[in-house]
Amino acid sequence: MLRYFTAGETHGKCLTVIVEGMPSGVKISVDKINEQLKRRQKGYGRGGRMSIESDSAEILSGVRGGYTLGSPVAIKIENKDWKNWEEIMGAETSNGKRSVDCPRPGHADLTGGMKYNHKDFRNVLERASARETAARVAAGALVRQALEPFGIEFLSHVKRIGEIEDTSDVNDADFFRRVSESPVSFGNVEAAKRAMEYIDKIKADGESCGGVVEVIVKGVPAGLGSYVHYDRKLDANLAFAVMSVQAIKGVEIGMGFGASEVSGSKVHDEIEYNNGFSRVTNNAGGIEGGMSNGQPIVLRAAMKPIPTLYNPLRTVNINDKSVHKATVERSDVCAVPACSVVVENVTAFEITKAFLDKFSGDCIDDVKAYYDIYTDRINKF
Ligand code: EPS
Repeated sequence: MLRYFTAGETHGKCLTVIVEGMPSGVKISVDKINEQLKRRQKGYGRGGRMSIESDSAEILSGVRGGYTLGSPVAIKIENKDWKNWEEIMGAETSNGKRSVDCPRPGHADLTGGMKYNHKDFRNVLERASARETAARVAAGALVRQALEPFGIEFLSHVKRIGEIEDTSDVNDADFFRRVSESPVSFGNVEAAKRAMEYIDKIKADGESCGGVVEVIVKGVPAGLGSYVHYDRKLDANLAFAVMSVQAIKGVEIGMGFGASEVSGSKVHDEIEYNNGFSRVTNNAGGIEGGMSNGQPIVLRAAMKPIPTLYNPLRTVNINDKSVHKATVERSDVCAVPACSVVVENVTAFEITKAFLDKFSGDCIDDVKAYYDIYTDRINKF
């Protein structure tokens, strides 16, 4: 079973991710991982950290001569900021400076401190930080390369930033080219301009903002996941994985919450047959009964505003319990464009996992052999 494990603090030496369960023989390009890491760093509204970092992956194990060996793949992403934090964060040499005493409402600070008995909330925020998402992006960007020969494609864009929504059509020929060129990852140039003005205003007010991101996965064969077991349902596993991304507060698939507002005939997608089964519409977002149905998988996630406010909220100082303003740590005003890349790669990891669960094999040739047998059968169904 494909799985991963991350380690690393935001101002520590590096982030590390170990991915286990990749079959052997998968062609791996480090450039493709770096491409995703670069995408994650971009976006209008990011803070000062991204001008320090230039994230790139170093593969430490599990790949030889550009192909996976079947053994765990360890990837390191260096934190360039480490040189500014070495004395504060050193494993044996920390001077304990830059303590955080006033927990930020909405962050892991207070509850994490209570749970692990840290009175210096830096010990919590260092790991709770969304910097960890760089490691997750590296994991997704690695494993999705296993799906390239099967024609599975992952796309993402930002649908909303605060009050500004992009309502343009994702099926428009140029939509994703425009997304790739947009500082806010919108497909609509005019809405993108309004979103940037909105971010400017939010910044001037000492505020932060969230938004909605959408991921579309094309080319997934029908039958990944399960209707039989709750813990193998594809939608359930996608929701779990995406919900675990820092700052995500909601996940919906297809029509999502909207499906509760209209009658059944306006929700369920009629079935048609033209040399194979398909659906007239895709309100289910490509998943029925916990299984991919062959239509594109469409998933949206809602990101809350980042908890660090330059105009901070009221909190309580941990030392004397006095009323205080929350600690201000360097942060982003808006990280929704980065979030779309994170959710895309987290989704890619889950889809690859479900794919390798179904077409299980120790080497990619075995996976391909079973995939061919299966798709041949369902194409004639
Ligand atoms: C992030 C790195 C962090 C933050 C942000 C995401 O760097 P630093 O704390 O040094 O500024 O910019 O994390 C948060 C806003 C948060 O609350 O965790 C990154 O690499 O994406």
